[in-house]
Amino acid sequence: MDTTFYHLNLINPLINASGVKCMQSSQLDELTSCNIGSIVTKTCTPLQRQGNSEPRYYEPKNHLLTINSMGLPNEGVQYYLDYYKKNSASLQLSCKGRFLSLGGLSINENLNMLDIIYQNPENLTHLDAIEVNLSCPNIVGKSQLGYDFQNLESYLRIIFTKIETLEETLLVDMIKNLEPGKPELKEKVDTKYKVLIGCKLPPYFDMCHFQVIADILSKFPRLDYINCINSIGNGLVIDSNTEKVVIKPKNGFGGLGGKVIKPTALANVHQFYRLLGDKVKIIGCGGVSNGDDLFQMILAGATLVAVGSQMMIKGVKCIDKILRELEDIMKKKGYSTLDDFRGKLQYL
Ligand code: RRO
Repeated sequence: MDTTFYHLNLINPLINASGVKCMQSSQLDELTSCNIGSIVTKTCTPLQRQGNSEPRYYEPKNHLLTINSMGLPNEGVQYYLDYYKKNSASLQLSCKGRFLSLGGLSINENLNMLDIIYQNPENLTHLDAIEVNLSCPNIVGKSQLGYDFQNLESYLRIIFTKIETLEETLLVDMIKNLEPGKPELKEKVDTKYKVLIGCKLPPYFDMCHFQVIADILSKFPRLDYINCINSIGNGLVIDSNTEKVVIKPKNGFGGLGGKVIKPTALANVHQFYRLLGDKVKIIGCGGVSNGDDLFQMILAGATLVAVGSQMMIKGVKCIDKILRELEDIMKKKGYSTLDDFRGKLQYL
């Protein structure tokens, strides 16, 4: 199941979906000690947040879907940086990819978190990727950035300019401080402190929209990957017995996940794979609950694959099962590596 994601050599392509089992250190510990290839933190803000009122997550008995309106509860960016620093040894030993998800409620909050990360360069040595969440559907009064076709490009321009400026400053400082007589190569410094940059996208449903977004993303060469999809925003689940909604925030409206969103997730992964090609790698997320789902995500073009609702429902033990099932499928089909079938979806 060995997977390479740029320079990262991972034991397998699986990662948790942000928000699942990754808010508190005890949950992150569970991920760290299971067989998952990479870990992403709960999307965070500069300071700790309580999030929306409860109940804010629901899964029906048939497990066909989940609905959440968590409202970005998190421990604040420093907490997650500290977690990665404190657990650096075990994370490195298990070769886990370490992803940090940022979801500032304004552009300034995102810039502020980037400052916090880069002001202590050591943070970057404990981190493999920074993922900017452009798609939280559950903040009362805020729309999803990924759907703001007018402003997305200028928003990303500000974020990427900030990242490139911080990187440049860091590089200059590091090279200045290199011990004389022990010259480290510029590239070595560059690799040590350079993290991957990704964006978490909402689902798109219109062929024109895929093209519009791909055109915008293509303007940012520093973008390494996209993670698609976030939950399908503003679904409504009703309990006929009680005649009530099942979650409290936003009169019951929330982000849908689970098995029912898999076709939408596959469509987004595959269409962006076609449009962005090799320029941007893809983390596929949405409705993966078994080895066959994982197989399909990779066939559609994903390099890494996130597990969300299934992990909420079954816990981290589902990871081994999903991997075993994929192994069986590959054996039956005579595939020995994931590259044998990645992106090789055929049409009729
Ligand atoms: O915290 C949430 O309500 C949440 C977030 Br930030 C997100 O990106 N996706 C989601 O389904 N819920």
